[in-house]
Amino acid sequence: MLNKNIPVPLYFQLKQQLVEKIEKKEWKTGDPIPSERELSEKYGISRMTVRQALNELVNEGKLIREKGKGTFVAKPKISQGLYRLTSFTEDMAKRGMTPSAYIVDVSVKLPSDSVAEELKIKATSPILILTRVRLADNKPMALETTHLPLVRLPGLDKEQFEGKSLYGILQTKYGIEPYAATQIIEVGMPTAREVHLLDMKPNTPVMLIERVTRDIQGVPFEYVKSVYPGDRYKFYADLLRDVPEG
Ligand code: 16G
Repeated sequence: MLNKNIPVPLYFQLKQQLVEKIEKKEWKTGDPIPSERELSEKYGISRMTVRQALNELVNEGKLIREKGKGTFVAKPKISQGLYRLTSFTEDMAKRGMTPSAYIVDVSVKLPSDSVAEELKIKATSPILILTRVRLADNKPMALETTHLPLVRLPGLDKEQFEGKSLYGILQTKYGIEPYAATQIIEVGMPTAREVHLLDMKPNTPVMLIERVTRDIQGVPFEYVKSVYPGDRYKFYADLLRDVPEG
């Protein structure tokens, strides 16, 4: 129940109680939640206050609203650490999910100046550009556009990447061991094509990730641009404070 005698706004108290129901799995993923009217009667508060709590939970991705159907408990976001160099296949397998991929586009081109610079190759050295939708348990999780120097992929067969782990193929077929990477994460809005390919609700922000991956010799072999729907992912990092010198 809510406490009207403490200086914590009622909508916020309601929000905390609803989050607790989700965390304790009293309300499970996909369950419909009670209507605004039912919640306002149960907690003795106005429908406006209920709506404020629900709106925030929708914005935080804990609930989803389906037009004409109601409000449901959302799938928990995938929580991805930012300190290990892993592949999508490894990440999903570790979570007990089935990873897969389908190719949206694959082509051989000359790199733009910025891609040539990232990969430390000449602008006359061709690259393979591979665009894939990555799925976990058949749900699209990311759109990845990978740029790979062609010179590192002798005897390339473009179809070999269909549904497979790129890092797996690079390791077994080409002897390229992913060793280190530099990653930049930004927030953005998806294009109409990304909304479609990722089966997203319009106006949902995305995380745009750029990664340059290097082999053990420190040579870059991959430049990737990825789009991750903001309602499916969150990132975390463990931080250590510098110890003062002296
Ligand atoms: C991850 C990497 C991507 C890499 C892919 C290989 C990020 C942002 N991206 O998704 O750079 O190409 O894994 O995965 O983490 P795969 O071996 O399953 O194809």
